[in-house]
Amino acid sequence: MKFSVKTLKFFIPVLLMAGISWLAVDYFKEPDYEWIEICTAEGVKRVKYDDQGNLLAEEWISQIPAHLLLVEENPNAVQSQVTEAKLIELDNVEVDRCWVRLLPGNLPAATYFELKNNSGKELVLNAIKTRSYASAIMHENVSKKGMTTMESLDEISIAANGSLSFSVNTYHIMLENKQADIKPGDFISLQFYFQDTGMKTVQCKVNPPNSLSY
Ligand SMILES: [Cu+2]
Repeated sequence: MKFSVKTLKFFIPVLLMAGISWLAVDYFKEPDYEWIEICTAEGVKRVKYDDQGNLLAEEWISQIPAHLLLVEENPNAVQSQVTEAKLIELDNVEVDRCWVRLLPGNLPAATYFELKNNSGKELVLNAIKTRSYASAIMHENVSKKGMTTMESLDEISIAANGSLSFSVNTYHIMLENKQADIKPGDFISLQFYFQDTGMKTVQCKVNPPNSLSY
């Protein structure tokens, strides 16, 4: 086929129109938001939020509250461990990329971070405190019969010169009962307590509900 001026005059507008409509469809279509697993007081849910924090979809994954899964419930345990801990700031512990997924209303927030134990001794993380929330509890994602549930942890060890990642698929700190007005972009202060060793104060970045990483 020969490209005469006539065929060019026909094809150029057709191609232009096709290009413009393709761009228009792409511009107006609903963005595809990711499913996020969240931990609530009643169990684990899968949710979708938009950039403004509006809930688009939700479904239960498991309706087993993590606090009921505590093998040995002792409300005084954490408190006594904290007061007995030596309150020195540890400089051989690093907590990096700490972030909080803030959820709307009274939903608990989850905290994730990378912890590095640069000391030659095993460390046991056994409490977390913050002025921004009334309670902070360590949770582990556990898969049972193909279903994700959350289990509360009293303590977790970090090997000498080892590291531990609290990430979306492993562990998180569940923060409940907000004590202050917190919004995405803020930083909140968390204190990590290590058994018989000391503590680490960390500034954690507050991210919106649909965030998946730092
Ligand atoms: Cu949880």
